[in-house]
Amino acid sequence: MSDATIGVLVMSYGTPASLDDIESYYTHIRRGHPPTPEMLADLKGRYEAIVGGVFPLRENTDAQVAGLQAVLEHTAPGRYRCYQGLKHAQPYIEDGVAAMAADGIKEAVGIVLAPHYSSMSVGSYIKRASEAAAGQGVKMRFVEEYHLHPKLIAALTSRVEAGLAKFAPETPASAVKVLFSAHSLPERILEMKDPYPQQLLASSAAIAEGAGVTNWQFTWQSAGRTREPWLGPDILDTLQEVRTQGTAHVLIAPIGFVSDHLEVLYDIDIEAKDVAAKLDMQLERIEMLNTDPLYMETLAESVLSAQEKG
Ligand code: FEC
Repeated sequence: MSDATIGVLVMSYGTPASLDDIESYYTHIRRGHPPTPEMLADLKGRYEAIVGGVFPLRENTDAQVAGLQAVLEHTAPGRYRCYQGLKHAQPYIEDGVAAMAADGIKEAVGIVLAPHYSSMSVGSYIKRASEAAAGQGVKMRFVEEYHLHPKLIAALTSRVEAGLAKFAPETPASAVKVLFSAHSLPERILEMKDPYPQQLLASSAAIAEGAGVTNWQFTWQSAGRTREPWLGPDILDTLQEVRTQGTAHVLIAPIGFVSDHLEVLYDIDIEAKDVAAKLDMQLERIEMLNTDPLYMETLAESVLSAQEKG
């Protein structure tokens, strides 16, 4: 590795390493407050329900980091080296920064595996990475968002088109309601003029336009189990509402997420599907991006442009 090697800190949410690790993971998410036994049992149950208790997010994040490294290597051989930094599991964001510093990296770009900016999501990853980088003497720049990157929109548009093709030929595409969704956040982000809701609407509109979809709406999912109000409507209520309005076919596009993990494999594929079945609706979901080449190129181009901006 040369002195000119630029580090790329690829940040993602993180997932437990094993079923035994769920408690400490959940405690970390709750900023050091251990969950009650009921909350813990509930979360364990959700992990157990997704393909027998495996943690797909770990594998998917590993594959995305490797995919990004491959595109960067192809574009600028030997210039970039990717490191992983997770929000709630090892290697933590601080571990990733320390690994870069230990390898002699002096300059780095940080990017989060989440396309939309909120001070409570991407902003909090960046804050932790910046603080760690300052402590380690690494100069860092960040990609704050890439929610309208043309390649990201193209990848999601083709997934919506493929999703619509899952409905029987006698169901016209116009009869399928496309529900774009993302992780809810506490309502107080609205007072902070957080760009998250607008960015999600902008991505949804761009994808809908690309796929020629006019029958769509945006809805929130996976709200936290805390007392304060979270952004709504929640997807489970939206399903009820659209059913009342006469919709019997929905395609869910969880565009706030980029890989298969608990919030998709449980919250949509089990919980929302169960509600849809009770309402006698057909619910389909778009494929997640995982290592889609267009997504890998979106990440690489965003890293390169952050680095070029200097
Ligand atoms: O597959 C996995 O193991 C992890 C899936 C997972 C992803 C994810 C993404 C986001 N979250 C965001 C915000 C919050 C806020 C709280 C919160 C809580 C949880 C809990 C689990 C969990 N989140 Fe998560 N999130 C994932 C998993 N998340 C498990 C705890 C139990 C529960 O509420 O279900 C509330 C924290 C608190 O209690 O104070 C806020 C946001 C994203 C999307 C952006 C990103 O990936 O960073 C925003 C994946």
